[in-house]
Amino acid sequence: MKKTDWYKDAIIYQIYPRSFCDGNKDGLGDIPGIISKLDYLKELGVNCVWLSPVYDSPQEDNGYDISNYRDIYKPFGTLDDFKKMLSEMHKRGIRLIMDLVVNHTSSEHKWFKEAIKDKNSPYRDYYIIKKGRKNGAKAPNNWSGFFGEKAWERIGDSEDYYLHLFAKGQPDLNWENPKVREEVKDILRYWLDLGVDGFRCDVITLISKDQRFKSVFPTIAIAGHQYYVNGPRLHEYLHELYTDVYANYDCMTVGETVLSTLDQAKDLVLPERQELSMIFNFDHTDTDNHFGVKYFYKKFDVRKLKKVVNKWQQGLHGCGWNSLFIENHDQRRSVGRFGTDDKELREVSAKMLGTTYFFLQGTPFIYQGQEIGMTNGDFQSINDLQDVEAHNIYNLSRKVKILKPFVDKTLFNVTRDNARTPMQWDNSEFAGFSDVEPWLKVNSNKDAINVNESLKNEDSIFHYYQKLISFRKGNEIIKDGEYIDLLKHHKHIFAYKRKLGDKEVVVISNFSNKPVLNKLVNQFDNYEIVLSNYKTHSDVLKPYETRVLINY
Ligand code: TEU
Repeated sequence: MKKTDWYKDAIIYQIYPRSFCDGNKDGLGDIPGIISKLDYLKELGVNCVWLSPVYDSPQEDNGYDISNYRDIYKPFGTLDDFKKMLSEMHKRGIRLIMDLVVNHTSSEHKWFKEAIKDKNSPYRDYYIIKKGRKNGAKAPNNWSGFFGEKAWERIGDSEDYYLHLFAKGQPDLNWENPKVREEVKDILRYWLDLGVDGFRCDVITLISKDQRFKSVFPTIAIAGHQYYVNGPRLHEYLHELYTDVYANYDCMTVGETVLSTLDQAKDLVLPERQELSMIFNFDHTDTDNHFGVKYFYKKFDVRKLKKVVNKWQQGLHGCGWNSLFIENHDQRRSVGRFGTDDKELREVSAKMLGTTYFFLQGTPFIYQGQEIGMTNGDFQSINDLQDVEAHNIYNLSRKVKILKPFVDKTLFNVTRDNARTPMQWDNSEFAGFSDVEPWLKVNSNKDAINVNESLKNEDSIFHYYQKLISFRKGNEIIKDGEYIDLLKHHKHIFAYKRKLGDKEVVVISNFSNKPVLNKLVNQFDNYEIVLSNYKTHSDVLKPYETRVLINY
């Protein structure tokens, strides 16, 4: 087996299975539904899929709480359906990467059930279980988790607590225990032997916890993270997975590196360290909030975005591989975000955003629906929301009054359910996603925004994405060229150059809804415009105009 860098040429499409396509018409997306849409993905031009979790799960966090790593959640289909999907993907030249959720399991996993039932069970040490302070009256420390809750849950009326950095139904695994690491390796081999091509590693930077389990002062959002983000043994664990498993397969891994700095990320992707193939960093999705907390909304400023992009593009160039994304199942929709418009100027906005991120260095990811410019959900009440995070934060804000104004103002705009509304295939009652009422409300704009319309209209966002993909595929300048920010301080224009030898690709994007004049535009008069979201061009950049120019 020869290990290759195929992932550097991948264009990856993320599928969130419950919201993609409902094959058996029960209101929930499923694997047969995915199979029925593979020709659509082929037509778009992507060559890899990242599938959010399809494993057996009680679905407290929509599958990010796994109760059996070797089987499929029944409403999504069977293992045979999975095998068929994989082979149909491979037939079409589409690889598949699975979501690997091994920071935690579900509390319904048999390991956890054994662990809490019996203090002497060998599974007790699979989890992080500690004696509470004051004979169990207080949690072992004051850490809080990511979903607005305390990070410890008491086990019955015993003195012991288990750690859960996410929902209560997501107990953290104890990676200090070598048996846990062997279990993870077995799971990896199981799926790789079935033929999958790699893994998107959920919150992988949280797996190693500082064993002192110290409290922190003062407590701010996500208290304690300094003791478990990029913890002391993280690199050792990842290298162990690499040498014992990944080294034997031509597979790739992309790590979700929540809260990692550039220097920390470099150590994860430096090829000679043999840890991960690439990482997702979130600095750019934090450009419109304070302290990395999405509820503390901040007005977007493209200068901040340029600074962050410049830092990561230059920082990783020649060191390790990056990933590129503007949406995923945890983020609100990109159109209408990053200073753009999701109403009258939706189409030009979506094309401009797509262009701006697509030609950076790294592997581009497209989240389902992004390619047709799907917008945030039209939620009116907390009852319209399904996400455990949204409900937890909402409940917390009813108890901690200081949070109420922030949550009331931002919840519908930032909730993860915005990205999870059913995929809009056509203008039928449930948008062609299903024939029955889906698990989450269909966006009422499905008559105007849907795949059918996009396929018919040659100027659609979908057809524009096809062009982005085909221009990028095989383009060595975009793959390997250096990144040069051309207008660091301009408050509306994001312009950069990718350069390899004397060949250049230049991207100029106007992040404003107004025309903008700048002399930079004339500097490239002798370059050829190969892609743009407008048909005519002048010295003035039109609202949200983008241009891609080449000199070769
Ligand atoms: O997300 C990790 C993560 O940090 C997010 O919870 C993020 O903080 C939040 O979505 C911001 O609103 C991963 C998965 O992508 C997410 O869907 C899971 O809920 C989470 O891990 C737990 O597995």
